Amino acid sequence: MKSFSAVVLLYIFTVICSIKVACASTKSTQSTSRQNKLLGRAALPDLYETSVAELQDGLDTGDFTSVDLAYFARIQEVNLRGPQLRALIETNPSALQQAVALDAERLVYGKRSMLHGIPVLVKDNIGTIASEGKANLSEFAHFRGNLASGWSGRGGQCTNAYFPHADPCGSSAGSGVAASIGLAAVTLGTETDGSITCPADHNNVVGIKPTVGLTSRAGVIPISEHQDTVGPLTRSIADAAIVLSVIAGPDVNDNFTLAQPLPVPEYALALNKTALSGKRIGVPRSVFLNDTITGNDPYVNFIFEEALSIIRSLGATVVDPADLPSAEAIVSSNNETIVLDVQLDAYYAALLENPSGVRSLAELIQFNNDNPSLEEPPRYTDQSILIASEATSGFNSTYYAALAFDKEMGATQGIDAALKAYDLDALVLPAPGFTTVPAAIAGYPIVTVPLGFYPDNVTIGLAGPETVYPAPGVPIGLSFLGTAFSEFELISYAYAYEQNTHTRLARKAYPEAIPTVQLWDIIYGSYGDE
Ligand SMILES: *[C@@H]1O[C@H](CO)[C@@H](O)[C@H](O)[C@H]1NC(C)=O
Ligand SMILES: *[C@@H]1O[C@H](CO)[C@@H](O)[C@H](O)[C@H]1NC(C)=O
Ligand SMILES: *[C@@H]1O[C@H](CO)[C@@H](O)[C@H](O)[C@H]1NC(C)=O
Ligand SMILES: *[C@@H]1O[C@H](CO)[C@@H](O)[C@H](O)[C@H]1NC(C)=O
Ligand SMILES: *[C@@H]1O[C@H](CO)[C@@H](O)[C@H](O)[C@H]1NC(C)=O
Ligand SMILES: *[C@@H]1O[C@H](CO)[C@@H](O)[C@H](O)[C@H]1NC(C)=O
Ligand SMILES: CC(=O)N[C@H]1CO[C@H](CO)[C@@H](O)[C@@H]1O
Repeated sequence: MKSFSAVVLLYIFTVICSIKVACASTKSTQSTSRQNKLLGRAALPDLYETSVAELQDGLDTGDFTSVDLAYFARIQEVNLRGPQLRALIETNPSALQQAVALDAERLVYGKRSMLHGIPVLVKDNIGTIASEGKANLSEFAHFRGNLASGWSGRGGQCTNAYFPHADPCGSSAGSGVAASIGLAAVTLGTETDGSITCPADHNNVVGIKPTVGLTSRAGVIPISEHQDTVGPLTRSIADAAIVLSVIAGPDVNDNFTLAQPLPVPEYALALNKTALSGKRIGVPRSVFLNDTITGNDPYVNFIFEEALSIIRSLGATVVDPADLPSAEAIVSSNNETIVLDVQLDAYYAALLENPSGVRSLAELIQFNNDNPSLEEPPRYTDQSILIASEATSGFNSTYYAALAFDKEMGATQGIDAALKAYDLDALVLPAPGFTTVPAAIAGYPIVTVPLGFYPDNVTIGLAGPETVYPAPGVPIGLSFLGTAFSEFELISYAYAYEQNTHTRLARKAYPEAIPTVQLWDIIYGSYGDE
């Protein structure tokens, strides 16, 4: 199970700065911005931490424009100097044009939504179409065999901004790292098993892994149609709620989304600081808090116990233990591996445009074999998962039996059983370990929020050939789990926890990893030289 998780997490990232939308001249906003020079540096939002709401305020009042918000200077600064974070693979060449158009549209019509003109970074396994209609497809992600978390042939080894060479976790590694130091306003990742919550955990950001079928996977490289889901990685619950409200909803191109309850909730309405008051929160202690099984550093459980005290102090009843009847079976089962990777040929066939030259799973395997300098990093062993899935015809009775078994273990005898037996509103666990597995195989949601940081005297461990974990100052997350489509409630509990702890800013990334370029520099030229 462990090595399997590592493999899926591996399934890499990237990020394309895709600023949405349309049109004309930016002169009037620019001059408004310039008049506001008197605002001074201090009055402008700090791009390390700024929120979407704060950015929208500045955009609405004309203090700055979406063009000014192009994070390219910060991205370039981090790429050129200091540590090799490798969070981004490419930026969208039409982003500035789109920003100009969006600024003009805002002047005339106001904003379309809370994401109007807000730069978004998108994981590399999410296909994009440029606004001109030119199809641009992100590189195929890597989930082939035992590779290090955060590594891709295309992007190299992504690293954490909290300790040099620390594991960023994955597979949405670049999204997590970029969000953590303000290389974009908000980011998107995908999760099959742990790929949003783990990078949220390791990078001190919020991650929402939505219920499978809440957000469309159309254009996302498929691992499992029953487990894959797209969700936000952001610096706050409020930002994640804004993004989720925009990306949730039915999409005819992904029929799993047609079964969701409607209307889509306005997740920003879940931002309630007292939401934990009177709620019953369960702790599935067996297996998930057993270090012998999870392999977690003991500090994880230590800090988790503090979180439980905080949750109690916020008026919740902590039901402890509230075990999953299926806990032991979940960690010993191999069934999750059976439901992966069987849709890749269909994915290739459905691409609108494919500049890569690779047209099928078989050609992908061949490409990897033919390009060892690109695709076989240190300690590379094999691409066994791809080869195994190439060997199968896919949807046979073994597959359907595994799927049914997973649903039973994850949902019926897992999360739903515990919620029902103990009359709970949600479950809570530290993010590291096997926390993601029951929700992965059930297709259920997880909301992860900053919990703490490994202490300076933690024993540094090896993660990949080029990465370490744990390490001093590397973040740890707290995960709230619930039943299908309980995002609204989970967001409210995570928000109450976040707002009563403010853990994120208790420790910042290491200085060399923090970009220094700020809005002031972008608006008034290089480093305020105007
Ligand atoms: C989605 O469509 C596929 C192919 O048409 C079908 O096999 C599957 O049952 C549908 N799934 C849902 C959830 O409707
Ligand atoms: C916030 O949550 C508490 C506890 O559930 C509830 O009593 C209160 O009505 C909520 N406030 C709002 C504005 O929804
Ligand atoms: C933790 O797991 C180990 C290995 O399965 C087991 O021997 C031990 O009893 C468990 N500890 C607790 C407290 O359940
Ligand atoms: C699924 O897991 C169960 C329990 O671990 C096991 O008995 C069964 O053989 C697994 N199915 C497959 C197809 O491996
Ligand atoms: C289904 O495909 C898998 C992978 O090739 C294979 O191991 C399994 O035996 C097949 N099951 C049946 C019932 O043919
Ligand atoms: C780290 O320091 C804390 C506080 O001084 C101490 O309780 C803990 O045992 C130390 N841990 C290690 C691994 O040395
Ligand atoms: C915006 C973007 O990512 N463009 C790239 C899309 O892919 C083509 C072909 O690989 C590249 O040339 C573009 O730079």
